[in-house]
Amino acid sequence: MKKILVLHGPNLNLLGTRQPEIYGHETLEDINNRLFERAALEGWEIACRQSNHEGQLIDWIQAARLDGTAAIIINPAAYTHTSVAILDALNAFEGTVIEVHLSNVHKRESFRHHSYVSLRADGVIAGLGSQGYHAALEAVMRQPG
Ligand code: CA2
Repeated sequence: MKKILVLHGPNLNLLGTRQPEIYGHETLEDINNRLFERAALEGWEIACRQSNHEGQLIDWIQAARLDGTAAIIINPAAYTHTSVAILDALNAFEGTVIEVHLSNVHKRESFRHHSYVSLRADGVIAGLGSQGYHAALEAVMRQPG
């Protein structure tokens, strides 16, 4: 079965509990459940994972290189702006990479304007809230091959 990995970075486990004006009211579980249902309808296997630890995210990206994962949809959260290590791990992954941000990072503080992950991402979606994950999923499922 065709596989997609969805990775959520640090603090995204708090979604729906604080700062709803920036990140929305949905919880991470709500988002993951909807992604799972949509992917299953199209016959895709999807794994959604969240970690507050850079090394754990890198381990999951490395595992995806070897288990036939076709695409990674990743919201690296604050690691977007700091992590060369996550960029290096994604550079070693041969499938599609879509970077997603709930908020429009370009409308926020200047330190959020730069993304290391964008140097690798095939597509970048920002500012659409949780819809961004769904747009990424639809794009991945419609890719040829
Ligand atoms: O807009 C996004 O999706 C971000 O990746 C979210 C990160 C932020 O550091 C990036 O610049 C943009 C922060 C995630 C923190 O999530 C929270 C959710 C609810 C309550 C508190 C934090």
